[in-house]
Amino acid sequence: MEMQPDTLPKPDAPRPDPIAGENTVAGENTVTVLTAPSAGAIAVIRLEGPLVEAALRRRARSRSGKSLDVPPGPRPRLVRWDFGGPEPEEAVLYRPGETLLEIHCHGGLRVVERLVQAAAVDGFARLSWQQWLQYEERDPIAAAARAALAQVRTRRAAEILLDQYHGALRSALADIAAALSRGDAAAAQGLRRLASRIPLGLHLSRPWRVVILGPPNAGKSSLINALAGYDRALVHPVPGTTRDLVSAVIVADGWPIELIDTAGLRQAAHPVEQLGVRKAEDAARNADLVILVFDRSRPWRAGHDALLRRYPQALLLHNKCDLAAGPGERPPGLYVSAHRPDDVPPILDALVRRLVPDPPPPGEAVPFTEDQAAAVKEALDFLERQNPQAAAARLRRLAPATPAPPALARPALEPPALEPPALEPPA
Ligand SMILES: Nc1nc2c(ncn2[C@@H]2O[C@H](COP(=O)(O)OP(=O)(O)O)[C@@H](O)[C@H]2O)c(=O)[nH]1
Ligand SMILES: [Mg+2]
Repeated sequence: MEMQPDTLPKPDAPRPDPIAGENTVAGENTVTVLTAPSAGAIAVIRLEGPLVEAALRRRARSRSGKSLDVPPGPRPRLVRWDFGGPEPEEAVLYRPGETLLEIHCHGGLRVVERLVQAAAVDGFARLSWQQWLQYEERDPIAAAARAALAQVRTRRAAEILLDQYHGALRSALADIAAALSRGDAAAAQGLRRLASRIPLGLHLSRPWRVVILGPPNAGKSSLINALAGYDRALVHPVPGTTRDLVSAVIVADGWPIELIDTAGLRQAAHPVEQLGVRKAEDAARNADLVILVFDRSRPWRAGHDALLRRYPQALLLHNKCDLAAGPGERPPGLYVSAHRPDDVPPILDALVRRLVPDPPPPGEAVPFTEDQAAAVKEALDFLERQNPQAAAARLRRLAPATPAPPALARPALEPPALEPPALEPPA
């Protein structure tokens, strides 16, 4: 697709310094924990707004407990941060601007919570890191990409999200919208291609769900163990061993995949096994792919054909091929043995080919959030109803030419009603 140089962001254009506070919540006083919400060695807490100076005067202390002047500047300062507890917290302060302060402190959850509570008492409203990103990035697609990158499990998924962060999706949307407005026939093709990437995009930060179904004793649990590379599920010659759903997340060809082992499908007599069968069927309904496993050493039955009709899109595995074949003609599928390690790679290959038949080349635009997916689908709808202008407008709303800072839900900016931190018993 042709580029529209003046509407596109240049991927290599210098980005604003993330801590220079260019795109911030003007006039508001906010506190954001920038490090991951779990215990760590160090936490970074960002205070922002006109109240920064007052907070510093109130809480920054020297080693000997004297109050400290911390003017804005490039040099970090080691201080004690008096948050109202028995001992001030040792912290490194970085104040790149008048109204901006980063507190680098110990990463224990209680420490972080106490500092945030103290900030709330000082009048700072808490922003989640996702909200903060929206201000930071301005471009909503870049903000969403950074949020998704924090959840991603594989390098391959991260590379695709990084492409979107650097403008692949934004450019494609701008190109398609411009082509739609011109009445260019290439637009429909571009839009369809974008729509075809939605299933992949939505799975970058959420694994594909693959449900393993089949008659009892076919080797389903043995297969999930072989594919996961460790003994995740119980394996036993007694049919009906697996009753609950058992899942394992694996990575195949760089894609995150959740495998779900299930109870064997049969008319179970035992009520617990019946529950297991129902769970298996529910899981299959919500799956991205069903693997049907059959025991090749046993006769092929009419009931098996019924399963195939019920799951026509399933990937078929004829298992136990290390044993002599049972009678009956079988439908096409992979002939494997869960006991043969060499059979694992071809099974994973088949799985990946079904889930990602056409992996995107580097730099390709991929919608990766529910909002983006909905917008692309709606635009396609408009186009099919002969309304290219509405389609273009729908796409432009996703990637405005000069993105404004998003309007956050105001309630998020209200200082939480917190008691002053009475964390220690009064002396
Ligand atoms: N010979 C052979 N036995 C297998 C194979 N896969 C599973 N089994 C055995 O078949 C029995 C049932 O296996 P399991 O994985 O529990 O089946 P499930 O009920 O479908 O989960 C166990 O004794 C397994 O060791 C295979 O490929 N070859
Ligand atoms: Mg089992």
